[in-house]
Amino acid sequence: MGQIERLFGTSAPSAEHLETLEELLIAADFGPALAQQLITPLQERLSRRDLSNMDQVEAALKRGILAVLNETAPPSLSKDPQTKPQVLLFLGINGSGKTTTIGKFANRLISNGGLVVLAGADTFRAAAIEQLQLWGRRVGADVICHQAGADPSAVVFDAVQAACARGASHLLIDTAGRLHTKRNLMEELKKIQRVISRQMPDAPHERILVLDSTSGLNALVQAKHFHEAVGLTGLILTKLDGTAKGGVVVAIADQLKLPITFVGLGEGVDDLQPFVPETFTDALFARS
Ligand SMILES: Nc1nc2c(ncn2[C@@H]2O[C@H](COP(=O)(O)OP(=O)(O)O)[C@@H](O)[C@H]2O)c(=O)[nH]1
Ligand SMILES: [Mg+2]
Repeated sequence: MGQIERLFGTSAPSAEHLETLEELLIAADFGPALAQQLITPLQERLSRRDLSNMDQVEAALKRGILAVLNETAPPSLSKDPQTKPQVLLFLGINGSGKTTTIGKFANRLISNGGLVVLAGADTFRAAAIEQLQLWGRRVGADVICHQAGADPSAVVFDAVQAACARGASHLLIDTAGRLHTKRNLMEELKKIQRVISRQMPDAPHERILVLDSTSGLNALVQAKHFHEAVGLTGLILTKLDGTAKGGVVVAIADQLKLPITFVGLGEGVDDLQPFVPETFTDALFARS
């Protein structure tokens, strides 16, 4: 969106300008429906002669985007949970950034004085388990895991026991994006939820979908699938450092009304930041 000034210069806004803007929004992965929804009020203002310069266009568009982002409930992740441990299920397709995000998330919690246990319920590959163990060592969290190919629900059962026994503040559960067996992934995730809630009736407290923001509007389709299966409580968008197309963030907030809690901005331990709608919107319009 930083191209607005260069594209339109100081000319007065016209219907063509707004059409080009709508195309820019679509190119930035807002999706056609949301792009239209954002542009329509501008067209109405234009026809009322209520838009005289491009700054007004930009300001109105920013307000429209912020309104969508602020419509979702604020994240409920509390630093000092009432019930211990807080059980957080991390979901998402392979490669979306679950394990990395869990590592960074654990680091944030531990820096705030939390006692964190990680569960390796993505048993698809040995390397995935090792990756979680590596993060556990790096940030100082215990990791509960079984061998590759093990039943994810059995890992989760053990992890809940261990987290309770150790007085952990948080249990972060890494799940699979695909399975060994022909069993349906969504059924497996529901089973994991049942196993947890049999041990702790109000858990899992958070069901967080980890989405790769570079996957464009495909991320929206994935989000709908997972939301139907497990009832998501929030989203984390990864790899925002690797895309100029942040519009999918707004499209997802618009369609699913789910809060975006954190964003991933790199592979390092500190590259997980709380999502701030104002900062995000300003970055969208930053002149490059
Ligand atoms: N640039 C960048 N890379 C990321 C980010 N989050 C994860 N990755 C990388 O994406 C790849 C897949 O991440 P991983 O955590 O293994 O995904 P998983 O399969 O969902 O567990 C790895 O190479 C990560 O280092 C991010 O925010 N920015
Ligand atoms: Mg993983």
